[in-house]
Amino acid sequence: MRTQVAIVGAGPAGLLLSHLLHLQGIESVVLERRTRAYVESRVRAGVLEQGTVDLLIASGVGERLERERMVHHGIELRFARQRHRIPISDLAGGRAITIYGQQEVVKDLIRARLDAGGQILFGVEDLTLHDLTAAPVVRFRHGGEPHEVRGDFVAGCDGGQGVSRGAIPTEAITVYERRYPFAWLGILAAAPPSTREVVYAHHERGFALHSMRSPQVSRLYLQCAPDDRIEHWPEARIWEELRTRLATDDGWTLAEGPILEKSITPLRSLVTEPMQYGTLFLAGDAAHIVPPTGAKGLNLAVADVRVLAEALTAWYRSGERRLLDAYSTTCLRRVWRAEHFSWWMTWMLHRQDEDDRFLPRLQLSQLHYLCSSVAAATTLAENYVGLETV
Ligand code: RFL
Ligand code: PHB
Repeated sequence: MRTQVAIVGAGPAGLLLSHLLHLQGIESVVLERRTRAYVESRVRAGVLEQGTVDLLIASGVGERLERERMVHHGIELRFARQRHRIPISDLAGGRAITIYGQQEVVKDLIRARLDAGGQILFGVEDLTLHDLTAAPVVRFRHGGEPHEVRGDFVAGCDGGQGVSRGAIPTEAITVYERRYPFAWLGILAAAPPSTREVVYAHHERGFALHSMRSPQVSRLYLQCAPDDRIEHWPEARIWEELRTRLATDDGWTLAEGPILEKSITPLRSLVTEPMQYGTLFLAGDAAHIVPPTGAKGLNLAVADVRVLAEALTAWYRSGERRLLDAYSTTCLRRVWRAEHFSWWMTWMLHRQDEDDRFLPRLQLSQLHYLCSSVAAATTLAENYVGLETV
């Protein structure tokens, strides 16, 4: 098979890149390890920045998003049993955040690609990349048979566990990484959200987060140990822990309901520099990972492929390499800002060493400062809603 851009991975990065290239008349093939049903039901992110929403709408895939989304103008910080609202939109030039599940974005993009005759191969196995500094070839198995795709470029959009990053010789890249001594247990519950806006809670037993997907479905998270197992968390224990960590002095109560999905995710920070090698361009989680505390991962993936689509368009239009050569440098400024913000939110809200009595005092001081200083709250707000000028 021959195409212009071979895209590895049908997550938000790969699918949106394929869609944006199609709008510019550039052909691509998307190669995905999982089934369509699997990628459409994988529960992940929920917070979209204004810039992400604007791009989805402008590129013609925002119709259901505009109908079903929930627009939020603030977030809540909860600590020492008190609630504090940060008015994000007031502090960040009127821009807002949108709640719309990542798998809904994925469904909308898959539909748009297939309706336009786009090629997505689901269920590919044993994918490998070759000849990346010349004419790249992607080899894989599909339906038990060996196949190959030849293209001008390869976009590595295969997430944190993909093969693209590893296809770059180790001497050609530097990987910056940080692991955290905790993980998140996430649940989706058939319960109306008990809050109008997303709640980030600091508690002596550990972090908790209350988010939502719709007026009937809540999304909640608990900090847990990185080696914790989901079998150790029966429903009753999850609700008990959420009630404890989210409790306030003003009589707030948590609505409960059947748990539809639960899983544990370790927290990690990682950046690959540069994000390109020869004809291979990494985008999204394949290039960088942030802990979910800042709600940045999906938004970074979207920002990367916007830059990559523009650079590839310039190359196909006029043979101009400047934007392609600058791809990594352009993306990394935003990436490191998001890395810092996500690390900082994580540091401020999670319990670390049980014996460390100093850190919780620093965290509470930082939280009080955010809730009493417009300058401090503005820093949080503009990072949370997404910086346009990094
Ligand atoms: P994805 O979504 O992981 O997609 C990669 C795709 O590549 C496929 N793949 C392969 N295909 C072929 N061959 C191989 N060898 C392959 N290896 C992998 C995979 O099956 C998959 O379909 O990466 P992408 O597109 O870069 O998108 C990144 C986002 O998924 C991720 O950053 C976010 O989910 C992170 N994140 C959040 N981001 C936000 O912006 N806002 C949030 O509120 C938010 N909350 C979260 C999150 C991530 C979480 N978890 C589970 C890590 C909450 C959680 C709990
Ligand atoms: C979510 O709704 O899944 C969510 C919200 C905020 C975060 C992370 C995840 O920081």
